[in-house]
Formats: sequence, C-alpha cells, structure tokens
Amino acid sequence: MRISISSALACAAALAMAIGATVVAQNAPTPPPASSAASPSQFTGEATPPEGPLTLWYRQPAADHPAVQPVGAPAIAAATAEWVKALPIGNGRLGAMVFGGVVNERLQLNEDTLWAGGPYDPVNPDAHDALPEVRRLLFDGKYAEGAKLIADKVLAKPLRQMPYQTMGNLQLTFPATTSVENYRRDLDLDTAIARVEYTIGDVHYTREVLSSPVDQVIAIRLTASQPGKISFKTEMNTPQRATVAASAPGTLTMAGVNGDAPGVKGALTFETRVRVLAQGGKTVAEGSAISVTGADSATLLIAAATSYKSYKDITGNPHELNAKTLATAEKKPWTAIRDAHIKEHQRLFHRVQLDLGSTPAARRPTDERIKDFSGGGDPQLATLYFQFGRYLLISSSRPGGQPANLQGLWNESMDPPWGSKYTININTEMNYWPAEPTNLAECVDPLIAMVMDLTDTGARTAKEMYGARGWVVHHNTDLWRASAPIDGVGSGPWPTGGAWLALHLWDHYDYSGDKTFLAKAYPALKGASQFFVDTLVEEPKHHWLVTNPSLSPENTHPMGAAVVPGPTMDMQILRDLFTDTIHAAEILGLDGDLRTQLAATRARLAPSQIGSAGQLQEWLEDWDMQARDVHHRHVSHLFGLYPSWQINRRDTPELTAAAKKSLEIRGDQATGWATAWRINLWARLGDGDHAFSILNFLLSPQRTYPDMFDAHPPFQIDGNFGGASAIAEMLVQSHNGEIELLPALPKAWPAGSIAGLRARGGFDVDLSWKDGKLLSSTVHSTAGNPVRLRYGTATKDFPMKKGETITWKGF
Ligand code: FUC
Repeated sequence: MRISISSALACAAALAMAIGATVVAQNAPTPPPASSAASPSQFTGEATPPEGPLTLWYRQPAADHPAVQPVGAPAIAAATAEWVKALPIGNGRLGAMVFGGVVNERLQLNEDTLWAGGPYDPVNPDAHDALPEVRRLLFDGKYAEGAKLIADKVLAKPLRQMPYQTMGNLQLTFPATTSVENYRRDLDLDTAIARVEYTIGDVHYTREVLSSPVDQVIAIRLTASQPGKISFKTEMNTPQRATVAASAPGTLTMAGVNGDAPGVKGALTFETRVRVLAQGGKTVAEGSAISVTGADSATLLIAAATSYKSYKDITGNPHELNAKTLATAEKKPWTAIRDAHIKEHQRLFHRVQLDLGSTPAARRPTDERIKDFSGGGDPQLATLYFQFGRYLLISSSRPGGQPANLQGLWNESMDPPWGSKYTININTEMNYWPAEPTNLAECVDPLIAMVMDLTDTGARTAKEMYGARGWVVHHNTDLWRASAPIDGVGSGPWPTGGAWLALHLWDHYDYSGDKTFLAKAYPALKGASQFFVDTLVEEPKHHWLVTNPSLSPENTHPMGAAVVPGPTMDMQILRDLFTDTIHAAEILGLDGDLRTQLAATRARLAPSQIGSAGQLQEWLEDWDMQARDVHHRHVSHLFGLYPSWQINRRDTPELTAAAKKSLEIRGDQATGWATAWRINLWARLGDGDHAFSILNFLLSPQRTYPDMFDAHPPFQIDGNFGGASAIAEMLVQSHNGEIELLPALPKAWPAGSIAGLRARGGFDVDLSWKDGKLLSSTVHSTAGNPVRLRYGTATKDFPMKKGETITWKGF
C-alpha cells in the first residue's frame, strides 16, 4: 500500500485528535538544536571513576567535551563530531545516542525499520539482453567499453538504494544553572545502562537510560538526593515529516511518514510515543511539551514503531503497537523494568570473560585512555574494546529485528554516509565476524532472516537479469531487500554478495552442529550455488570457469576500469560456497547429483595465483603492482586467508606466503574496517606482534572516537566488530576439526585469560596464559565431534562425547 505524504500527515493529525491531543507542531526538516545551548559554564570537582571495569566514562557532556576530529583523515562535520561523543544504547530494534547534557539532554532516537522509501524492485529491464555483449567485451579485454555498456544498460533503476533514517530527538530541558560539581557520564557495558550524575548546590542528580529488549521501550529514570527537586520539560523534534502533540496528563506523540528517496516515495508511517510518569510534583501537557515541576523522581517510557511488517508488507499499525507496549510497561515499577533489562542483557553479555591484564590507566576517563593507548601500559583498553564490540552487537542485532547496518542501529541523519545500508562486499559480513566465536549466535538471527528474504528478491533478479536459477545479490541491499547492481560501474556489478552472506548460514551450523537449522538453511545455500552453476562462463585462455561481469570490490585495475571476468575473491567465495553446499547436502542426505555437479564445477574455478612480486594476484592477470592504488583499502583477494580458511599456514604454505606479501604491499593503515580486516589477517598469519601494532592504530584517536565508535570518517560500525573479532582471532582459531590455542599472542599481553569463546565443531573454549605461554585450556563439547587441539607445534586428539569437558596444558 502506498500512502501519500499529505494523506499520511492528515492521518497522523487525525490520530492525534483521536487520542485527545492538539496538533501543535509540524516539524521542518532542519537539524536538531545543538545540545550545548545553555550549558553550565563551570564544571568543578572530580567525579570518582565508576566501579565496573567494563565502563566507558567521561568528565563532560558530549557537547562540552573537547572537539574531536580523526587525525590524518578528512574533517567530519561539527554535528557529527559531537554525536560521536554521545553514548549508544539499543535493544536490537530501538536505539538512542545519549548526550548527557546538564541543562539540555538529548536522546537521538532510531527504530530499525525507519528507512526511506517503500517496497520496490530496481532490476533494469535492459540488463538481460545486454549481458552477453558485456561478457564478450570483457573477455576481449575491452574493459572501458564493457564498463560503459554496464553503466548504460545493466545498473539498477533507481541507481541508489534507500537510506536508513533517524527517527528524531527527545529533548529534556532542566532548570538553567551556571555551575555543576562532580559531573560524570558513563556507559556500563555490564548492565547496558547509560548514566549521568552530578551535583548542583547540595542536591545530587542521577539519570539512567536503557533500551529494554524485554519491555521494548527506551526508559529514562531521573532521581535526586532530595525530594521535590526534579523539574524538566520534555519535547521531541525530527527532520522527518511529522507532527508532535502533547496530551494530558503526560503523553507526547510524534507521528509521521518516512522520507522519499530518488525514484521511491516514502510509504511507511511511524509513531514515537513518550509517557512521562512523575512521582510527586506537577505534570502539565502544554503545547507540544510535557512539563514536570517539583517531582521526587520521574520515569519516561519511549515506545516507537513503524508500519513495516516485512519487505513486502507495510500494513502495520505503529499507534496500536505503541499503545500496547506502553500499557504493559507503565504498569511495572522502574526497578522491575531495570532488573529484567539487565538480566536479559547479561544472559548474552556474560558468556565471555576476557582478561588481558589491568593497570592504573584503567581508572582514567575513556577518551584520555584512547589518546594514550599506543604508548602501551593499558591492556585493559583492548579488553574494553573487545567487550564494547560484543555490547554493540547485542544492542543492534537481536532476534526479530533488522541486522546491524553500516552504523549498527545509530544514525542521526536523513541521508547518512552510504545510506547506512547493508554493504555486502565486506561491511555487513564484518559486522557478524565476532558473532559466532564470541558466543553471540542469537545475534546472527536477523542476518539469517535477511538472507532468507534475499533468496526471494534475489531469485527475481537472477531470473530477470541473468535468466538463471537460484538467487543473487550484488554489493548492497537495504530494508526492502533490493538485489540489483547499484551505485556505479566501479562497485555495483559484483554478483557475489549473496554468496558471501550465505556462508554465514554454514558458519551458524558449523559452530552449533544444529542439523534442524541446517535443513532450514540448505535451500538458501543450494540456491546461491545454482545461480553460479547457471552463470559461470569459460574464460578463453585457460578454460577456467569464472564470473563475468564482476570486479574485485571497488579496486580499479591498471586497464582503467574495475570490471573484469573472474576476480580472485569471487573464485575463493565460490570455492567455499560449493564446499559448504556439498557438505550440507551430504549431512542432510540430499541432492546427490547436485553434489557431483558442484564438485566438478569447483574443480574448474580459476585458482588463486601467485604473481611476479610474489604476491597473491587480485585478478586473473598479474596486474597488482600496476594498479592505481597499491595500498587500496579492500583486501578482497585475501578473503581466502580470512575469513575463509582455504589459504592457511599448514595446508597451503606458498599461497599463505603470497597472501603475506600482498598484505605487506597493501600496508597496515587504512580506513576503520579495512584496518580491522588487516588485524584479522595478521592473526591468521600467526603474527601477534604485527596484529597488535595495527590494533594500536585502530584504537588510537585516528580510528576511534571518544565514545569508542570506529572512525571510517565519519563513522561506520564495522571496524568495531572487525576489531573485536581480531582480538578473539589472536587468542583462538578453529577450523577443520582443529582448535589452535594462542595462535597470535602478542608480547604486549604476557598474561591473561579468556573464557566462553566458541569454536567450530561445537565447543566452548576457556584458556589462560602466563609469561606468554599457555597455562591451561578447557574445552567443552556441545555437539559430540572429535577435536584436535594445537598449541605451537604440539597437537593432541580428543574423541569427544557431547557434554564432555577436557583440559590440556599444551604438551
Ligand atoms: C565499501 C567501502 C567503503 C565504505 C562503503 C560503505 O564501499 O569501500 O569504504 O565502507 O563500503
């Protein structure tokens, strides 16, 4: 169903009338006021550091904090420079950035289905007939001509996908004050609660903010050390087309429609509703605000929803959903909401404990620690970074919600960088790299659900564009599961995004041994493989089977284009895809003929080749050293080394040496996610010190903002997830029935322990080390597979039963 903007606004107004409110404001699409306005001029005293070691904390509100700019990178906008000092909370679906102002508190709000546009299908109807000629041109080496034909006939219409958008802001205004004492704001990763506390005169104020996965609300609790001291005004604003209305005694409703994007009109409705529940004092709904004066304490509950039900069904009723959510939540006392939230968060968060050692530096404010991390002496900051990555995944990707996008869940813009979408030529996959090894398998559910949707929209694209069976997705997708090639000829015509995503289904099985899940996932693996059985073509020189057209993500080769037949990365992804599909079919006892066919096709894929500089070739031709940017951020051809295992130190030493050479040529420093990928790769090479030296760069102000968000200037969350994955990868690696203990331990972490990691084959792994040597490991089997443990050159085989636990000291 398509709704016009005017009729949607009329609906929103009618809705506001129906609940007894007056429509008083229709927000203009302007940015929210800076939260620094009317800040106290003096911050005195020194707040004590928080007790818990897994806490990010600061001595100033985000707006008063010294300005940040990532060093050695393009400048970011002033609003963004403030936003990356605010602290993220989320329940997988509802997110907020908490700024921690004393006079003006701002919560920038997100709901994970509030994207622009509506259901659409961008396949270019001319693509099918143009593709044979494109293939011929690329096989003939006429790359520029091939690129032009793709641009003219193959790329999607519209050319861009839909962006993820902000819902707006909740603003709380407290009485003006000139001076505060002992200010502190923090984010406790252990409880998933953001806190602000300070003293004005003889009154101590505390604010707690959480996003509950249990009650599906963002909840704010305001308390003071003396009765009658809580006074504030609550308002909302948004750059969306929306109305805000207050109704007595304490409800604020913002209702509207999502944004249009080129070629697709906004078709969703959304509503954000706030209940202000004050204890004592007076609550008044006036204009478009709720004011509370002289209360003892107050709780604010924020519910938000859109009409999105699925990528093809937008008939939800956000008003009814919010009313139901709030009716349940407001019956609960604050402590019940808080306790249930903490319990559910800790169910996931507590599964992994990491200790890399701690020094007095761990008591300092987080922003100061980031400035000094590369000086050494603060190993606990790496622990905090690791657990922050896990916290972000728990907060942005929970069953039933959308997968973590380029900014996870947090975005203040209507038009964020790269649309804050799902870029699947590295970024979305990287978001999920830490999920299985760091024991957050449930967090992968939204990704799996998205892949299932894509088997549907991607089947349409496979048929209409390529006349092929199965399903295909190119380098991006969005809320509407668009799957055609977008953006431009240097990035869009890459057909292997869906195949890479499908590998995550196999991984989900590999870490759990859950055959019921595998049976559900198998059709997606099979469909991904079938698409390539139908579309791979024989290249004329060696008669290898290759993708065509394709590209090595976003890298321009020396022939002046990016498009080519058979880039190395495609071949590596397909080798894994066919292997996993065959394996799954064997386990499930299905599709004997397909297994034989996939094995034969796999044998004819172009191999990974070693070039004249000793490097792993990125393309079929030995072009690497002539490429326009030999330090390019993508290291796509090293997919085989990480995340894949097809190139590894033991089975393929020559290719591993070539991958190392490529990595050396590319260099250590890149943008956020690309830096994180390099750390994972060096961990796979078994070089902990090199991995650690790059971690120093990732965890410096050059790539980490004060709130620990990753700088891909401005911000992209994949570097956080890739960094967390890399730390796990330095401590434990698992593949092919083998678990390697401390494969890349740096000298900087001589003693430590980790508990609760997961390994392939269905194992929980704990281990500790001292003086750089393994002390002991404990491995618990949850699937009953045998395992080989490896430490250095020592190995030992254990024929494990399900439920069995063994310990091994590495000799
Ligand atoms: C890929 C990367 C960019 C950016 C974008 C979202 O295109 O090459 O650096 O991360 O995704």
